[in-house]
Amino acid sequence: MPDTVHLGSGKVRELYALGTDRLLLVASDRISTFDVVLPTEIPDKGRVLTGLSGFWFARTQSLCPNHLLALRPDGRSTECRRLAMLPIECVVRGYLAGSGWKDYWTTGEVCGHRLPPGLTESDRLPEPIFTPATKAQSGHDENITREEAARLVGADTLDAAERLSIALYRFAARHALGRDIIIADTKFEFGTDGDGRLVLADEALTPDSSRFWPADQYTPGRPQPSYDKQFVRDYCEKTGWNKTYPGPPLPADVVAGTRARYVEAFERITGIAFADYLARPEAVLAGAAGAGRP
Ligand code: Q0Z
Repeated sequence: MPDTVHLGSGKVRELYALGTDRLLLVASDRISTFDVVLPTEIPDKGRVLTGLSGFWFARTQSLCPNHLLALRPDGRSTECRRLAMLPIECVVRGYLAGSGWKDYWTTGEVCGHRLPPGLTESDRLPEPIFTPATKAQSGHDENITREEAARLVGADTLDAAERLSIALYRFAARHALGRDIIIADTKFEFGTDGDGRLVLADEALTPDSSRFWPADQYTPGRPQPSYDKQFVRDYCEKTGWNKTYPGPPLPADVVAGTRARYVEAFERITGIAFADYLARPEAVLAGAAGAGRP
């Protein structure tokens, strides 16, 4: 009986079972834009995202338990505890972007949160807000009200997931802003362990699960450039691509520039040279109890 069984594929990740109690999450170098996976990979993108998630898991352990068991030497694979996942996405927004901005513009509210009048696109919110969404099987995640989310997971579990999500976002946004990166919003996934405790799972606080913006270019009143994918978006717009499958292949300079942005985000946030991560992925876990060198 094989011990590593492929369970499924995400757009840019693969999921395997390791025996009965553990999973292996493998982050590929695939990149998606406008919801389409492009035919060209960004070398080391999966390693950057895996390392960032590991860094955040290690540094938020005291705020919230998480699923991380180990990073594999390949730097792109995470061994984790297998949990019973909640059927909601726990989105936290600190700034008005994407569907949050659209909803505010139309209704003055975002997922039941009444916001002050006069806000403009990309403005920072007075306080971060929790805006749960459903995990749509096909297509886009759909914003739901707190009441709908409570019906899906129970009121007490939702309260706990909200508190943890806001605390995690505040911690990470403050850390990143000190390194000139705005985390405008982010999406967490939680599961419950055998004892019914909430555990942070999946990837966390990466540019694929969040909006990262360069703080030095922050200008409210318009959409902000993406820290990681802006070269890709600009190139795709320039080609006249209609944003349906298949996407365009990326030229070498766009690939190199995009890889450099991912590596820059990693190094800014972790304070660790990416070469050191490649040599020893556990470097990002230093500070975690029991991690690092003996
Ligand atoms: C994560 C996903 C991917 C496809 C399930 N610790 C966990 N326990 C139970 N389930 C999950 C986790 Cl992380 C879990 N996904 C998302 C990842 C490919 C889907 F790599 N699905």
